[in-house]
Amino acid sequence: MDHSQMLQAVKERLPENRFTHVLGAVDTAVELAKEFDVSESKARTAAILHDVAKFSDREWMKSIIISEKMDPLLLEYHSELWHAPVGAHLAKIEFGVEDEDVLNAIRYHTTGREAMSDLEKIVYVADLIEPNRKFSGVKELRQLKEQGLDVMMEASVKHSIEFLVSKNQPVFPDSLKCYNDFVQQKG
Ligand code: DGI
Ligand code: FE
Ligand code: FE
Ligand code: FE
Repeated sequence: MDHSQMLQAVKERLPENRFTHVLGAVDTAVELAKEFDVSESKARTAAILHDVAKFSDREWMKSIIISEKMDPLLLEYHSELWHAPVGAHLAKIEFGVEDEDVLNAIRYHTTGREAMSDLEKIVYVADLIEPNRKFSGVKELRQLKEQGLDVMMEASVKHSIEFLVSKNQPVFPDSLKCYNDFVQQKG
């Protein structure tokens, strides 16, 4: 399946505003891929598909997490997290994506994780800073592009964790491991 066919299929699965977010994430991911020497084509594929499961049925996602033997801890956290690993599963079985780096970029786009690849970082960051995102602080995150991908990723995961803490929400362990990974590398 080529990129335009993927985009069309994703459009049919998502409401208009969510599809607009996907288009923004694709543009930003491709821009970051060019800047940081990552495959533009992989960044495009991952960004197109990153939210493909965003509106999937919650009980169906739960059944996939169990049957595909995904991290069982996911079921103890907010169901908002489930669309990322389930999206990677759909990318593989419905869209024929075989590249493990692309699948991981989709799988970890919500939480991040330890030892992320550059492609994973690009999709995580692009999801957060694409032009349709309006939260306070987003402009500053965009400006970090000059300082490199790791600086952008570290600031992005810190922002996400701070947001969750401010809402009194639990933080999934992969997000904390991601944060620790960046902070400890500095030591
Ligand atoms: O799918 P998007 O809205 O584009 O963005 P996303 O996949 O990055 O995040 C989806 C939601 O998941 C967002 O409202 C914040 C929430 N989230 C992200 N990380 C965690 C989390 N929720 C909890 N409870 N714990 C997390 O670690
Ligand atoms: Fe998402
Ligand atoms: Fe995100
Ligand atoms: Fe997204």
